Amino acid sequence: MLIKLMNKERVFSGIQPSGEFTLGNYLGATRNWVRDQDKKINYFCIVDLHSLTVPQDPEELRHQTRSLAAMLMACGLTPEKSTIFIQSHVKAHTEGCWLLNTITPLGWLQRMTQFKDKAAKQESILTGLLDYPVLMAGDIIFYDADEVPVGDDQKQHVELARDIAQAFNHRYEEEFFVVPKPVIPTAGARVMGLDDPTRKMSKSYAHIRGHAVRILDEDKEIMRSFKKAVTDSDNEIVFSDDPAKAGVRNLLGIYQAITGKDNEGVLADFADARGYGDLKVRVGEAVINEVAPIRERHKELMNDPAELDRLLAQGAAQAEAVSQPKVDQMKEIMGLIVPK
Ligand code: AQP
Repeated sequence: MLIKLMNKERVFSGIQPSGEFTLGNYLGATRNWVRDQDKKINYFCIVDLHSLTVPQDPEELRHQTRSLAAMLMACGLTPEKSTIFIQSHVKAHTEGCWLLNTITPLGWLQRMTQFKDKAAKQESILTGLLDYPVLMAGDIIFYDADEVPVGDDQKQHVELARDIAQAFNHRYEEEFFVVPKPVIPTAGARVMGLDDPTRKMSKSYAHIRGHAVRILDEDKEIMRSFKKAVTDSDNEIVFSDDPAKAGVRNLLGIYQAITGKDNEGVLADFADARGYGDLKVRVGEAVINEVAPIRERHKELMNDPAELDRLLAQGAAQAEAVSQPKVDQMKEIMGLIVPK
């Protein structure tokens, strides 16, 4: 049993409580975490410290953090199979981040696409926004994670985590950190906004009506968003790389991620569709069937906040038992005195 456990890959992934959980988060990340939960040693983290890199309302952030924890469990992650915890409850993450800052060149951070995008939208750029990929690198490598299952948008940050792990190994001790690799799903890796299929569906824009499918939306609201989804005027249901058909490609991609069918299977399901109206309704129905039970479970979990907090405290203790010794070892290696 122990040998089998040791052969399992270790997985770490995180999600920010920066807005309401969307269909993009579900198809690009969480659903895949749930699917592979039995095969791996799992650490899933609500990265609340990351969400502070853009302004947040404190009360709203506290609510979103609990709600997101309940959402991960409602999607099917269970504390018996996965360590589920809140990042700020485990101090090794911030302590270790400082140590990693001392070996990370500034240029690596300035190159990050997400930094450039988010910084362009702000008048005053906060240091945390620039530094957040270092915190994320620590999140991953302090758990010796082999794999980081993420949506396509996070690939560059995982590659940076690899570079930072290698920089430490090279400078201080070969093979001290496991060098993690990103695992990107084949379908659902980048779900686009329904109101603008050239822009990624995002939690931060989930309050804009028609942009995102929020998993907690009522069926009627989800269907309304699909019916208003931006498409094109030629009424042809095909997988195409033509930028003009990005909306149709997005709808087919969502359907594909949910059904697990290949391109032919997906198109066969729409062979008798009478135009985009039918396409939108059928994709909407498939999504509603998938997410309605999650919404119900989420409601039940949110009705017992004391139990939710108990499970999160248990997750934090398990996470700390792994990451704090790793950070203490780093401190030793780097020449700091670690109190015994
Ligand atoms: N549209 C998406 N399609 C596929 N995967 C997605 N993910 C996010 N959006 C999509 C994946 O969800 C996981 C958690 O994301 P995050 O909380 O780290 O933040 P993010 O990647 O920046 O996602 P959001 O929803 O757009 O949040 P905000 O608006 O706060 O920036 C990741 O694995 C991500 O790839």
